[in-house]
Amino acid sequence: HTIGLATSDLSLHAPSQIAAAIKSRAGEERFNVVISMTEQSGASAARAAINNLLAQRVDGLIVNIPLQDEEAQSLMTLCQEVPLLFLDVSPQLDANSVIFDPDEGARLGVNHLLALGHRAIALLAGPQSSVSARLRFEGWQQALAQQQLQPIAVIEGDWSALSGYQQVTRLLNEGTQPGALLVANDQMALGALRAITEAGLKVPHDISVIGYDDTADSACFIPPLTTIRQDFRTLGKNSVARLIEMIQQPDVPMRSDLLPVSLVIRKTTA
Ligand code: IPT
Repeated sequence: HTIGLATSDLSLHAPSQIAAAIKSRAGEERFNVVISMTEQSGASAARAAINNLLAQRVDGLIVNIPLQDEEAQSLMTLCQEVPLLFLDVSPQLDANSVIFDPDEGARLGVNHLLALGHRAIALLAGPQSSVSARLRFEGWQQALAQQQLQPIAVIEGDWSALSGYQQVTRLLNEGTQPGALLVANDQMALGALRAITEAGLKVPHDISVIGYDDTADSACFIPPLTTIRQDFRTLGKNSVARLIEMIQQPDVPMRSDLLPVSLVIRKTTA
């Protein structure tokens, strides 16, 4: 039996760790995994990746590519014979999915900073073409609005460390110095740490930084990164179990599973 994994860019840490978790879990269940990767987001890139996997006669598909509701729906129509499980769509979408709770992640980050007394908070969002980047961004704004707060600045990167470095360098050069920075993933937080240090400022003394993902390297950043943990091994385990269930019992009802996330406090927030 073979599982197809259509994935976004594996040079990014989160998708590569998710792919590794799926691969090792599927192996334990004696399922083979074939991978098709796309460097673009959106339905047409996803459709090409999926067609490539269908041509290899996979028994089911896990799709870890950010998709809007209509895009995911059109793929579901395309692939009626083979079960399809999404990992990067809105939890509201009526589809088979396993998704980390974006609202909980956003709320945990904001509340941690508020509890430390921060009020001057800036946001470094992920690319707004990505559903999960948008949901995290909206979640932050909602959690801040509940305390009658607004971010003092909003900047956007493309998930890479370099984009975090460039955006935060620009922000500091323009003279905006937040007390704390919420970052939509750990790679951009890594770049943010470099930018803050190069500006002669100290983390967390001058600026607190909180990441998102808890990828394997984040505990080794300087300083070790406070972040929102998405447990990729659990995602691998649950998504493989779900897909096998969908393959073996074709009439199992459609459902969206929400996985919890957690706050990991290390040394970048004070
Ligand atoms: C999401 C990561 O949190 C982010 O860092 C980035 O790597 C992105 O994937 C790439 O698409 S995790 C995803 C399952 C929402």
